[in-house]
Amino acid sequence: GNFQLSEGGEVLKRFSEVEAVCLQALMADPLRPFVPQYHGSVNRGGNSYIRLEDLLSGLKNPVIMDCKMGVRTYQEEELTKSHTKPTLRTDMYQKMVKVDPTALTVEEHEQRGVTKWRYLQWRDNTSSTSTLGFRIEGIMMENGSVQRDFKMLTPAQVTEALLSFTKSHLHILKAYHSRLQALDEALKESPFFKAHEVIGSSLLFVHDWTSKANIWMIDFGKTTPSPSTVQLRHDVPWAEGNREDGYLIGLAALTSLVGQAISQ
Ligand code: 4IP
Ligand code: MN
Repeated sequence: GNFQLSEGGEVLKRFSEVEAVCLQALMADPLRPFVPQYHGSVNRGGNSYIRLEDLLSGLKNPVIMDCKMGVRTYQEEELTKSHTKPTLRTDMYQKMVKVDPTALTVEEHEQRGVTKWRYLQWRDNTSSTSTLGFRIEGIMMENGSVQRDFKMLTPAQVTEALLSFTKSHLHILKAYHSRLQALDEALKESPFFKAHEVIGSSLLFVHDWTSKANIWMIDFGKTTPSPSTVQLRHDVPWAEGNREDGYLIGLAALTSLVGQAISQ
């Protein structure tokens, strides 16, 4: 869920200890230029918030795209929990029913509930997450119109979305392409990336029709230190227990599709 406020040129986001610890570490990492500036936490009306640089400040009628990275968007613990102490979520069952009632088993219909893992895995498998290593979660155009819940499975569908999101402006697509390449370089140098399993994190694409396009890494609420015994590669498929996130699989696919949009 998104609990965000705006205050004094900053964005206040509902506090998460996991995310705060990540942001703190990222401020001293080669990835810092790709992450919103983190200004610690603050209390407002009895709730704690993380203070972040407003990535939209200075942009006129910004156009925004959120790409959720990685080949899975749930933590391995979620899978374990679904076996050991399954909690049934009616809200998630209802979201599935709305999109595709046939995706649910007879038992799930009877229970009117599914585990969080079941829902998140269904989302991964019915989007490009499991195949391409990323999915477009949402696009907001300059008039404020928002498009979510894409049924986007193929590379061609993603390219089409990239072209409409940028209105095929070459300079914007090229700026995004270089930024993705620079991110790839920074990830290779990053001690943070080496030591973390990055789950459910997004790349936020932002541009307006006057200034340069930019891409930021956001949302670290499910990004956790990998066990000291595991050296993550980030570029191999996930198998239960290997903890791989497939972040670099997604980044390579996204970079290549932006490249293809440029040459269309
Ligand atoms: C949401 O499903 C997203 O997967 C959220 O992840 C997730 O939050 C929600 O779980 C889940 O309901 P939809 O986007 O399909 O609505 P994100 O915040 O990365 O978008 P978590 O807690 O996993 O980060 P709940 O348990 O918060 O409802
Ligand atoms: Mn979401």
